[in-house]
Amino acid sequence: MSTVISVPPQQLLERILTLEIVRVTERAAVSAARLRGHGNEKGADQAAVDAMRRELNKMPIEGTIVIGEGERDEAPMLFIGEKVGINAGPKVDIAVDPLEGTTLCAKDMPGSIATMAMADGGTLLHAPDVYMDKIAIGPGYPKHLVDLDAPPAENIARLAKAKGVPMTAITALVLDRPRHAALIAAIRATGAALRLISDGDVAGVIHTADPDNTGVDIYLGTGGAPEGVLAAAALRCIGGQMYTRLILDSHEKRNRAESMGVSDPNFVYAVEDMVKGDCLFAATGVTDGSMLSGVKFRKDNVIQTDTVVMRSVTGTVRYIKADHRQLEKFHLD
Ligand code: VTB
Repeated sequence: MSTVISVPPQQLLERILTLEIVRVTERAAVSAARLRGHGNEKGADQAAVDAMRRELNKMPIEGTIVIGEGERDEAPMLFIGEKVGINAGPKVDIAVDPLEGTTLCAKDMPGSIATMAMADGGTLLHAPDVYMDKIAIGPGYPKHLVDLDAPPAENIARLAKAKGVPMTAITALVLDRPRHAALIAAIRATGAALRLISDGDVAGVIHTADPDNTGVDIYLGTGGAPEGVLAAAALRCIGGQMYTRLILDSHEKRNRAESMGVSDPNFVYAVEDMVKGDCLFAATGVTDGSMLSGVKFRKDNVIQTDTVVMRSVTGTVRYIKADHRQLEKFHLD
């Protein structure tokens, strides 16, 4: 006798959307990758934005962009507050970074991705486009093992002890910026290894979730707040801890944050505060990276993409390699 397994309608829809968001990041990645190595950051970004928007508007959702390409006046597309989807279906919050690592793409250097996250309406942190202080470690450690306000040496010592290794066996990942000079010196003084990246801290934070393969144990430093929320969505799916604080160092930024619902400017957000409910996260490689391969333009117009898609309800992580054969014919990008 066969058993009928019923799936709640909301979850069923969410499962379907898992593949839909893959289409979105794939198309954005292909459009950006056509301009890889052209030295044109704005052009590549715009191409990714256009493709992402077009695909989002085919989705059976009532979507609102809560993390996007700036505010309404300064960004022509995918601005914070923009409505996307066919205006039927579940109400969802959407975070996008159509081209994370524009410089990497413009120089055809490793690590640029097209990425987005989706969650129930009202559950993603509405963060303004400001800097954010971040610290992240992988899964399997006690809550609050690391502390955003503790000195780097203390955080690294606690992590090494919990992992059962000397500090020299820890690898920290930091954005290579002058503002991180003191942080870099403090990490090096511990004897830990320091991996510096020029851009791309969404992937940087995600690296901490799989230290056995990436070699990265901890992410530290300040990066973009939008990138922070996207990384939090990924960690919500795959586990790991992240603590963050918005850097609201001017009246204007504090006001903007307040108008977006941030009542305490010094609040330290954990993953669950940035992504309050279940979510989906996807990223497609634009240029080759340690997490994903970049878009490849093969013989006979075959275009290959490499995507990771995650779903928090089940914690499933899928890697989807796709061969696209008809993009030109259907004018799809
Ligand atoms: C990071 C990084 C991005 O911005 O968030 C960074 O992940 C932060 O800003 O790829 P600064 O470049 O000003 O340090 C990017 O480098 C670009 O969006």
